Amino acid sequence: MAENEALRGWVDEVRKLATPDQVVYCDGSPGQWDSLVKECLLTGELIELNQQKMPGCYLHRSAAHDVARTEHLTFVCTPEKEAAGPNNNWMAPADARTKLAALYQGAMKGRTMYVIPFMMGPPNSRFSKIGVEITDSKYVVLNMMIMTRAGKIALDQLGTSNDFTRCLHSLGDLSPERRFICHFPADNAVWSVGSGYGGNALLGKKCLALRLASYLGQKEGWLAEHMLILGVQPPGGEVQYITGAFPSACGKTNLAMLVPPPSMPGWKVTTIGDDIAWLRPGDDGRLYAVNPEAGFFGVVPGTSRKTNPNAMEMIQTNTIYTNVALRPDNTPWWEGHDDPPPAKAIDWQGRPWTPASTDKAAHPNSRFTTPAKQCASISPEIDNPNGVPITAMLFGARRQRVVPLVYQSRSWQHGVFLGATLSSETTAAATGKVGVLRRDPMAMLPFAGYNMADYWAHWLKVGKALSDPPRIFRTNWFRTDENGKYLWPGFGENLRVIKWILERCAGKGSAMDTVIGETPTPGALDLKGIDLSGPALAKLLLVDPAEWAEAVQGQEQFFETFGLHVPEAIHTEHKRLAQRVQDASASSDLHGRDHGA
Ligand code: GTP
Ligand code: SPV
Ligand code: MN
Repeated sequence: MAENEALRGWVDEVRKLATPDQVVYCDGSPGQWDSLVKECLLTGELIELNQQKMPGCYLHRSAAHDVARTEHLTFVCTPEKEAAGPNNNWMAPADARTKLAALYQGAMKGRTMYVIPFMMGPPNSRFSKIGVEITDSKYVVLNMMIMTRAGKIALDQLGTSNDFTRCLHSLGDLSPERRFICHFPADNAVWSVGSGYGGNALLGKKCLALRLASYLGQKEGWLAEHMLILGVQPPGGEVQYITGAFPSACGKTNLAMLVPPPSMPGWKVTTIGDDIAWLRPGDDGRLYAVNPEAGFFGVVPGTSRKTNPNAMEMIQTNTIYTNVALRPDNTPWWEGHDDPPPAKAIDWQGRPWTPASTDKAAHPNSRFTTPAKQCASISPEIDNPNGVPITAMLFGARRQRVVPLVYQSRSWQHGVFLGATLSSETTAAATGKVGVLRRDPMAMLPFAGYNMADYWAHWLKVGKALSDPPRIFRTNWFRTDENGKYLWPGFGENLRVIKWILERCAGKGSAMDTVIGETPTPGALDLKGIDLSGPALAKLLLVDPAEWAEAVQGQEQFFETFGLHVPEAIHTEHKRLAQRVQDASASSDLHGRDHGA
């Protein structure tokens, strides 16, 4: 039971509104974990997986219409609509409170209300924040215990302070008709109802650590980003830290846990975070990052010993699987697993499945929840209260065409422009059509807690506070050939691109100037040990001014939606790009267009 008066008062208020049968405080202890698991096995919220083969592993099946973030039901409730920006859905705070209070009223009758104090970030760190989530979902409690530093540790850090994020969650009736995820930046609060799924329900993650934190960061001079953090140590060299912002299901977890290919001996990669980074300028003029989370909530399909051996090993124990398929021996299976499709299985909805079935066995957005400490590549720096200094930042996306494998920005300002113009083909991580190209600036479109154009201005301002800013690069592992086949092998081989990036950061590595930035010269990438044809490499690195002329127009229309909020520096970079593209088109008209691919 909490000594903190502000917390007790709030818990009491919610108890009166939601009328649960009982209130249980989460202390984060192994004993509490075990008893919650036992209860979930009784209620069916968890299904026990084969404990001989996979000790501590369980399967959860969510409601069939509650399998991904629902962006259209997510709101930022600032007093003024303009502050939320065209990138967010907005509701007036008072309206949101009234609407949701009605849904919380009596919502926990017959259920237990859990109070989960949690810490985002390492202990005793100026980066870290305390939140408390109230929920009526045991699955949420278990996930929060993995994903955050939950229980006593957080309560101790909070002490008697009133400075904590109030995160209120109820499953409600799980109907999308009565589902809302509302953020109140001015009150440091999140109210979520009607969904039990990941980003909608584990309120420390996208709601606190990105939407509210980005808002706070703007006020306090730091950044909250949808970024992985990894350490890379070249043979005989120092560890360098890199962050990468890729949209949901575009490769952050995979890059964070990269295993160097055998043909690159001596390289070492360590993992700090796979989804969120909090970044602050340090006294030495560099940018420092921490991972606010303590676990991984990763995409399951496509995970295998070939693609992500570290993750595959890590998810053999103490893992909650959500919406994967079940084999007769009670082990999980999914599309992209190392094992071939089983002759028969139970699909993610609990229905019989065979390889002849037209539906997928696992949901495309099925997930694993696993403690970070279980990852073989985890870095000891994950608990460093000062964070790690960042050498390079990547903006990556899923683009079949137009965007080359990698290119470097010319400056911080140009790098911010590359982030601001990021676009990607949509994935199953959010509800809606998959594979549609959409703008997703800094991979933060669904997560920026305020006007996206003001957020670009904030990025520019943070850059001014750095005497040695990270160098900014854009990457694209997903360019395809005429047959829709990926041109780049990806996964562990992405280290070849990282190698070039680190060389560039050290003032070495050879690059050529193109209209969009600096791409590797054909010989600059270390391709020893992979089978990549000359034409394929040329296609991967191709920058076609004609295609970019189209992109420039699209960018202009996009910026217009933000009106006067768009910083002048962004307009400047856009004009520069437009001019370069125009000049290149004029000269290629003169010489006859021949791009050789
Ligand atoms: P969120 O957790 O939704 O934020 O996703 P994420 O950015 O961490 O993406 P993740 O690493 O889980 O990858 C998503 C999907 O992309 C998986 O199916 C991966 O197998 C696939 N993927 C990741 N990296 C690569 C790559 O380099 N090449 C190819 N072709 N696919 C990749
Ligand atoms: C994402 O969608 O970017 C995720 C999963 O990392 S969720 O927690 O649902 O946001
Ligand atoms: Mn994510």
